[in-house]
Amino acid sequence: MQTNRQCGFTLTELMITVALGMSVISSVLIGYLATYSGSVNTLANSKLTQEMTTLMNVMVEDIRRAGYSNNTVSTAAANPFNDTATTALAVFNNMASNTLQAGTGSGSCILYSYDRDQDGVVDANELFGFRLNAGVVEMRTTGVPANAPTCAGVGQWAELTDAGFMNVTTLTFSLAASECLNGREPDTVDNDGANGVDDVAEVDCYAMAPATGNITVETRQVTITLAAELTNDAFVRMSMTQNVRVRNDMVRIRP
Ligand SMILES: [Ca+2]
Ligand SMILES: [Ca+2]
Ligand SMILES: [Ca+2]
Repeated sequence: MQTNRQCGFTLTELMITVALGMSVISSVLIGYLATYSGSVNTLANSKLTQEMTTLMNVMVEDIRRAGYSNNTVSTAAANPFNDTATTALAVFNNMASNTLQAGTGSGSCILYSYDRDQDGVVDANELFGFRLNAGVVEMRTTGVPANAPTCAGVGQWAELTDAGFMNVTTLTFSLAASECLNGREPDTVDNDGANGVDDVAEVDCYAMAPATGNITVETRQVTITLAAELTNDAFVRMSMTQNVRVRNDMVRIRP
């Protein structure tokens, strides 16, 4: 009697082979997906970094020019681009309440002007500024030179960032590092009446209000803080800070 034997796999062997195959395929797939999502994350991060760096550079380079006038004026106090009532660099808390901050204050809106066309005259399109408006950074494009500066209103501001791409969560302009020196000091007079001597604290005109006729010099330093996240993935976020020393100091005779 001859037995008819068949060669091949038993059902159990087949099932083990299929299971092993599946596990190899799935581990390869998991590895691929991890690499893929890692690359997508890296790409999103670098796009956000690039956008924010560009925006920061635009703000830093422009704010640095604040107060520049092409005309030679008889005194620094006569510079039309440094007029505290209309054109000088100023920080407001935000566009909604639009409140002017003190010389060392901070807020999410900054206004300034400079002589872009170099004719010595303050033109409507030389009134600049940046503000945060509902997650979007805007730049002031025009204004009325004779009017008091304002961070409110629409129509004179253009969007610099795309709400579909990123949501700007923080934009702060801080003047905390600015300094004000009163040219009157030292004058051998105890102006603050605090300690009976003419001390160095009286030189700081942010700390002690200057008197009529005093000439003060302000060096303005703006610390810009910017934070943003991707609109479609809030886990991708970053923040950066940069300092700007405004080149033109504010010199004025106090009223
Ligand atoms: Ca001009
Ligand atoms: Ca004094
Ligand atoms: Ca004193």
